[in-house]
Amino acid sequence: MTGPELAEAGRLLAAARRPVVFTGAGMSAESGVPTFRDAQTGLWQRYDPLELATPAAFRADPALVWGWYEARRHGVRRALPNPGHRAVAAIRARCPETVVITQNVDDLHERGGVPAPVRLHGSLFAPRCSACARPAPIPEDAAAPGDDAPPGDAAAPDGMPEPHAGPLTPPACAGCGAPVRPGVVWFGEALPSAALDAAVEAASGCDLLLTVGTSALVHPAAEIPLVAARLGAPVVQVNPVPTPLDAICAVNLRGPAGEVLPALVRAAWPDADAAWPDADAAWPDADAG
Ligand code: BJW
Ligand code: ZN
Repeated sequence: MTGPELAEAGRLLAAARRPVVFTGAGMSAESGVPTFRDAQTGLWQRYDPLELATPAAFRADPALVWGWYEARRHGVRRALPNPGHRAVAAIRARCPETVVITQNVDDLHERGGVPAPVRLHGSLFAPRCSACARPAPIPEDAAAPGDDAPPGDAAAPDGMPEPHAGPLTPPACAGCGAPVRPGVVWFGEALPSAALDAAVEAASGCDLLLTVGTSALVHPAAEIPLVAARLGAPVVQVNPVPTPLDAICAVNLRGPAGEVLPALVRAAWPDADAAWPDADAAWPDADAG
């Protein structure tokens, strides 16, 4: 990322009235949440996320897939929003018509000050019945090893339970008894139509699309920046590495979201330095919306 690129992106952001911020897993990387294509850890190294995130995997081995999502949900519970999430909230505070569209299934935008992002791929925190779709409660986080949970799933020193480390039988639906599944969108499944419609509408009407931390490999989400570009909106990308979106971007800011986004906010609104200095506490209140 060079000074002129940041200045140009800052000019585009400062001029925007209806920006869209479109985020992927890289947005949460600096919070310690692995990206989708990152190497997995522990037991999960043996499995390919592209294969686990499918209805077929859940049908074949519900405990394996449920255990993977429980481990990831625990990981997210322990993570905190990073300065990139705070910067997105700061953009929204400056431009109330900002629409934040995320592919992420964590809740770090909400905890970082964006109360209702458009969620294209669901949430780790909205399990539902795999047969009748009845919403199911989020499992307790208290350490409660099940019959197939590994030993040692006890509370960590910081008071949070250790991440679950292996297969775990999913709970049964209170209505019909079928296994509960994660409330996320797997490969081969349709995206929630209301969210997809809202995303396409926002991208169609935006005057800037800021794409952050996505490989842009997964469709139809990857088409959202293309919709904006096709209708003439400038696209600014934040990613440490090139992606298929490079060619349509007005500016490519190479770097991590947690550093680039606060710098972009300052470039757009130099007085933001006074309003939102580096100290987390001085950024817009995460609960204020
Ligand atoms: C940083 C950073 C830092 C690192 N700062 N950046 C058209 C063409 C080809 C294929 C298809 C197509 N249309 C549909 C398909 C098939 C399929 C698909 O796209 N497959 C591809 C693999 C080719 N799509 C689907 O199946 C979709 N459904 C569908 O099309 O249904 C049709 C249908 C219609 C009607 C009825 C029935 C069916 C569904 C896709 C669902 C995707 N779900 C997942 C899993 C969610 C749950 C979970 O997390 O387990 O969503 S897959 C995974 O990919 C997850 C993510 O949201 C999504 C996108 O990944 P993302 O966010 O881009 O992450 P990464 O890891 O790929 O990239 C991270 C990036 O961050 C990298 O670029 C890094 O450089 C960067 N980075 N650190 C900034 N600090
Ligand atoms: Zn049910």
